[in-house]
Amino acid sequence: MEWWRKSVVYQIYPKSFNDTTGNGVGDLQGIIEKLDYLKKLGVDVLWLTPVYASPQKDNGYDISDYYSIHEEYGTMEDFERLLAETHNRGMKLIMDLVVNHTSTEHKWFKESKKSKENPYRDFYIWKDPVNGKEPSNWESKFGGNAWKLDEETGQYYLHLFDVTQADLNWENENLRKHVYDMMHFWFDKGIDGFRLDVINLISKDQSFPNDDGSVAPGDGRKFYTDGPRVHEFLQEMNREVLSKYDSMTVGEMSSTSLDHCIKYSNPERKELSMTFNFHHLKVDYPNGEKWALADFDFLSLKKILTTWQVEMNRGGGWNALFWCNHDQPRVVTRYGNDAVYHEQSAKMLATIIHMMQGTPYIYQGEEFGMTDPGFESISEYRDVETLNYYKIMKEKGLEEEEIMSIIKRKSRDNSRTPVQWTDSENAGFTSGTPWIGVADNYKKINAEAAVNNSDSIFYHYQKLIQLRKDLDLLTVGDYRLLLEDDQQFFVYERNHGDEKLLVINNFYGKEGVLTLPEEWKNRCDQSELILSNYKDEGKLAPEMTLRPYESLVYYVR
Ligand code: TEU
Repeated sequence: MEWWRKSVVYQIYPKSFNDTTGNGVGDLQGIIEKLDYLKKLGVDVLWLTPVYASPQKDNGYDISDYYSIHEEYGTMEDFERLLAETHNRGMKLIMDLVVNHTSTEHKWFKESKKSKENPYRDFYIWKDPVNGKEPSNWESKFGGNAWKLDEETGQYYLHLFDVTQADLNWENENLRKHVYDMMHFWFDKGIDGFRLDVINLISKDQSFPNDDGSVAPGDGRKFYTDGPRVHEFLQEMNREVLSKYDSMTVGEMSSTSLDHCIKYSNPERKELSMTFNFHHLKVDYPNGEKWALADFDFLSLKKILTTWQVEMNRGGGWNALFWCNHDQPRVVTRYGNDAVYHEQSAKMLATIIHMMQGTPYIYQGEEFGMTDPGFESISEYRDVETLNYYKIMKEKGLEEEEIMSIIKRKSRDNSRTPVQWTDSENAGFTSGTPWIGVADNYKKINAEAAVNNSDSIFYHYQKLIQLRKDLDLLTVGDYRLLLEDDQQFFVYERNHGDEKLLVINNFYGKEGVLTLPEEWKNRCDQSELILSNYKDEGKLAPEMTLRPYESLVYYVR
């Protein structure tokens, strides 16, 4: 079995992780100083979001040189030391591969922009105006039209993200070779794989048709998501690079489908190891709209997570399991309760994800329950997507108060505040002024307090990670949702041979009576409680009163 099927991955967003120079920005030395903490947690793989040279318009997802380290983070020597120290502790390290686009500061783009005849012109997607306007009505994911006019050459270039992030032209074989050469450079340094940024956007319908809005969402996504040659390109990447190393790859699949994710991650197709999809993180998007408020839809959440568990297993695919990352609000605030039932709800949410089939991901600070910061003023926000949508909502005429209530819940900055290490100034993240504010609950919620409390969220994650090492059932067992229509409880079982797990979760902050399904009523005596989020542990019984956010895992052989 491939090593990454039993691994737990920890995502590090370097800018907010740990600053050792006092410039208010995290750095590679800061990560080295926390490796023993991560080893104690028990994670197997570190995923480093981009640390390459970058103007930082999108915090490193706008790369200006794939072959050097962003100066605020350190040097190539610092990176090599981080990699060696990670390996010395028996952990692996994967990097972020951002090859759907580069920064417009990248030398390739600077050359490409010079003239239509430049050898690098075709590394990017340049199109003539249509009827004197943008070549199509496609929209940028960060708001506005996805085409930018270059006055000098009279052509538009495509940018599915910020205007400073120009899309690469994957139809160009020479560009693809430059990407593969770069990947070899990092593999030859000894890294263990890549997380591939929006990799399902690299193949575009070459007619660049207008989107008539007949198929939601009407922003052109259907012409650049899971495009016509995407699997061909990934199979070529696998042949040319990935197959030559004992590597792990995880594709970030924006707005993708189940069928494509089975294709991306079924090993027989030789594309990627696994995929992130985001459907479970859109059940609080009213009509699929991110920048609007709605309560989450619990039954949809259960149904989506279950469908992806069952169908990916059936199709031979492999899920990356996660609630949090650097683009999403913190789950304990979003789906849990970061006030009265902070610890119980954080532990319950962790249990739901970690007892499923797939490779679990923990985002920095999630392991001790970091929350959204609740910033009230737009001056506290830094994220390019947030600042763009602030302007868009202003132009739409929304009141400041309504705009800020939406941003407070939806902004990517919710997960980008400095990691709260201690209760000292700036939560021990920096001796300088942090690039973004620290959440004001750091005196109570911090890693040091968590490590010093045997009942903390930290030790619940440590147990979940250890269970994945101890129980093959978690990796190879099947998944079955129970009490499908229950509006309060998320209950599922895992089965492998004569072993079973019963995972019971009260998803809400109110008591409720759980009646076990018939087939479990006669197993109560043989069931052993192996994990819970309350101290006084309850035996499995045909009828149980569950406390707010109570989460229980029973093992039966
Ligand atoms: O994110 C892809 C993406 O679509 C994000 O914009 C995210 O899904 C969305 O903001 C959720 O509302 C990747 C990176 O994770 C993100 O940080 C980058 O900004 C983006 O690609 C461009 O590289």
